[in-house]
Amino acid sequence: MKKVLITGALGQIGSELTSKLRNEYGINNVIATDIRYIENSEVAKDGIFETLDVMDIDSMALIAKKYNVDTIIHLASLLSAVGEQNPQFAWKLNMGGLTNVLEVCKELNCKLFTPSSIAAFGASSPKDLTPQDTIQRPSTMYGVTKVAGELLCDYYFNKYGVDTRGVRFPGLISYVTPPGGGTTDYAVDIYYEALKNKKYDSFIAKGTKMDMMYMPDALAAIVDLIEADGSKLIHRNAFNITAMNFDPEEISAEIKKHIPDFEFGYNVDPVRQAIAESWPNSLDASCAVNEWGFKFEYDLAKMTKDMLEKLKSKGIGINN
Ligand code: VAH
Repeated sequence: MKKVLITGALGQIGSELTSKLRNEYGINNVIATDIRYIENSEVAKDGIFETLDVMDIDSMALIAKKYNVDTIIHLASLLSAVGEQNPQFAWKLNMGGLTNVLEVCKELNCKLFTPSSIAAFGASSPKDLTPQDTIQRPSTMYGVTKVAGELLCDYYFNKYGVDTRGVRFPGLISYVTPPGGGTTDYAVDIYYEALKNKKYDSFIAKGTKMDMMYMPDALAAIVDLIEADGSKLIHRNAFNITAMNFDPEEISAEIKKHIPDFEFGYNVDPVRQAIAESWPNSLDASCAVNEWGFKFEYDLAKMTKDMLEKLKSKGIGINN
């Protein structure tokens, strides 16, 4: 990867990935794009930024040609819970955007990374150590677009030779940009609320285990897979990856080690609880380890320590 275009660069993954890639590949080799323009954001002001609606293939092709990119990282997408509020738009954006990106990559001979998710599995998938290759019948529109996206990316690789690669992300936890509209977001909200109010009521129920990953490990996985030797990849779209899995009780207990008077309770959201229950309890990530050396650094204890430290350094919890 020498010159990369990122879609959805102002999102939870994109905002941190953009600064990481600018540091590692050079400011002039990263073209951050998003449908929004947030003037004072690091993404918009610390390097090349273009507004781009991924539904507009002509503009996408124009920007990709203008900067002569060789790789596209396509992140623009609606997540699970928000997708259930407007499933028709979720399909239109998630699939329309991906189809446009695939066509541009085919025309310009670009490599493509786009993430799938544990949401690509459903209630009939094996729940524990969910295999790389198994039944995938998700019950959310987000999940349907992730399975369809995996198949479409494999199709473009097999039919047209487009170098497509992806991972099935677990819930991602970060301190930079709050996530928007996900089911796993309780595991982000809890850190903010523990610092601000020393109290949090989880919208996910006791005992609901989900796979999770700290953002630094997610960003490293994106770069490692993009840079991996394609001839060694048996799978491509998309690899199971995970770093930890826990339920609300476990993450709240870890936070209490740092904030002993933290009060934890439940206010379960039936919509997001039903989504969470349809997803795996844990993933088998052995194919990612064997085919491109996937590894992670943060477990729940190490992530919790870092999240609380970083949020405090952002001023979270001091009377706000
Ligand atoms: C969501 N955070 O909750 C996303 C993710 C595995 C979940 O895809 O929708």
